[in-house]
Amino acid sequence: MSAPLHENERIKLASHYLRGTLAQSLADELTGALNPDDAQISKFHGFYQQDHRDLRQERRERYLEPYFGFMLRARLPGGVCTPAQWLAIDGIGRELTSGSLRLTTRQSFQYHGILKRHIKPVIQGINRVMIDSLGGCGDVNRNVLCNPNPVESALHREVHEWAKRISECLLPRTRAYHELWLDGEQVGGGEDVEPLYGESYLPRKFKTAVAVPPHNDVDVYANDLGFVAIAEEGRLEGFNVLAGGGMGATHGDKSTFPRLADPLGFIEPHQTLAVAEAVVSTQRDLGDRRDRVHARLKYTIERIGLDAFRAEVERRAGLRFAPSRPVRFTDQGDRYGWVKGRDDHWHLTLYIESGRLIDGPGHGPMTGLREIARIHQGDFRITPNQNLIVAGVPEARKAGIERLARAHGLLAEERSALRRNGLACVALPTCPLAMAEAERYFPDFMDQVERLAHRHGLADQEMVIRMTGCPNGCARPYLAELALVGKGPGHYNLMLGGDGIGKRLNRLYRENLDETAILAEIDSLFGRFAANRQPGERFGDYLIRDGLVRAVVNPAEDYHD
Ligand code: SRM
Ligand code: SF4
Repeated sequence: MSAPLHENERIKLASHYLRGTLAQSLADELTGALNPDDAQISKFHGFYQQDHRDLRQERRERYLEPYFGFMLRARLPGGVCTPAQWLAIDGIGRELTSGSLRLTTRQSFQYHGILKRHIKPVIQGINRVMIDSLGGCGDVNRNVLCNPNPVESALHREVHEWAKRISECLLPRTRAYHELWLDGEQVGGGEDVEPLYGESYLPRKFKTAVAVPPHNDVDVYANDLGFVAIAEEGRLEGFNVLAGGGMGATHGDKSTFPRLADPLGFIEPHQTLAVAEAVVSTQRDLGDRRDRVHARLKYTIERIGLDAFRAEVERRAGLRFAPSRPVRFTDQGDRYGWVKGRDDHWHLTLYIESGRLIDGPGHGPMTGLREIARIHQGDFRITPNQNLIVAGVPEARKAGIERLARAHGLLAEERSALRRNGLACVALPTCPLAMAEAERYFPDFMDQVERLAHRHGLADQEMVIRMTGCPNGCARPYLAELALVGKGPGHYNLMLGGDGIGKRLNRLYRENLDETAILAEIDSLFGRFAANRQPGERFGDYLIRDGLVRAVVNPAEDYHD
């Protein structure tokens, strides 16, 4: 007998196109929480119920309910927003949330610590400046990534338009968001339709990215669906389509693993939306709705095989994929500092450590960005690496913006190459799934790594280092040259061997190490690398060449090896 559908399937179906009893849950003043079914449905509207984990024990001892707060994540295709939008985002963050902003690895921003009564004003506030949070989370297509590529300005504009169109095309059509948050008129029962998603939406979250080679800052291979722009002399010819990437895994569960997306083939631009819909609808119908652990597209493709999947997508989209075009990626990080675009405007990539914007004594990144937004006339682009680009600056305003960025510690120039390529997920105290620290520990950890790098003459070495508080992979650790993946308080798995361009998965090197053991391993590996590397060789490539790490061939078998 086959297993029953997962409980979340009942919740989605009963929610009447994502309404659930959210209105009642929000009105209930006796608790800071939502009822459990609504806590699942709220994700489709972009917000998660969390509680402050540092305060759990103390509140339990005082017989108080957990300190509930909500995280809200916006939908911001390609991470682009205007200075006016930035000022609104910043103002809402200071007035109605914990007072900080968090730029994410998917080019969006999150608020944390929103009290239940403030959820609606927050959503209304961002909507007033034309930003929404529909599909920020939940079993639908999430924020669509798009390479910021400011130098190729015209190509970027064209590709970014496609990212927006894909995002709109894959957006839920329910009026529940409008009704609940924007005081839209109630729509009578049965009138809503979700032509793409149906009443049960997808079996699991779904992620899409658009990359513009040679830069792979979107980590396109980590997405369920990837579009790699193929351009000739700055003109978009079409896309190589990829499917079935994903990072999430579970410690000790050998049936779970990170996976790179596979190539489906090449399409012309006008075929983009048909392919996006066909991939989503195939996953909607063939994805596993009984076991959420195996419900992502990567497991569907593993189960039915790539050829069968491609054939089904072709049938639904009414086309045949052409052979993929050759593509070369050169990096997966951000390009800091000023670069000049083809339109003679300047673009400044700022460094935001772990994407966290919070003002503290002697340190005011939020204030700095507010001041920049007040004089900036171009736009802002959140990068897929938790940083921010001040884009489209005319020569005359360059010096003023640079002065503000420097005064508020937003320039990358004082940071080492190691730190500039770092990513850490949110983890404690807000993430309920965190097993170890990430964002809060990363700066101290990097101090130690820099000390070791310095000792071995590697201070200027470009290296992709990432840290997550659990194996879910929110900072895409399995694509790093060196990664720490949280195993328990103060303990991490050490993963090694990414290629620095996001095309090779790394591999488990040592399990469950504490800081002393991790630093001892890094010390020894840095020593060997410094002594034996070839000119221009990356750390991850060296580890594979020297046999210290075996390259992943079959992720399904190699990840837990
Ligand atoms: Fe993530 C769950 C934070 C990008 C894989 N992720 C979570 C939650 C919502 C925890 C939860 O389910 O309750 C985290 C909220 C923490 C907090 O307090 O804010 C969380 N994920 C994040 C962010 C904020 C990390 C960051 O430091 O920037 C990123 C928000 C992106 C956005 O704006 O949409 C974020 N998460 C990712 C990525 C990277 C990416 O998409 O490029 C991944 C790996 C790619 C993938 O999906 O395979 C990722 N997050 C997960 C997973 C594992 C999914 C799986 O297939 O197993 C979970 C857990 C889950 O879904 O059950 C998760
Ligand atoms: Fe939380 Fe784990 Fe994602 Fe980090 S990787 S934010 S600990 S779910």
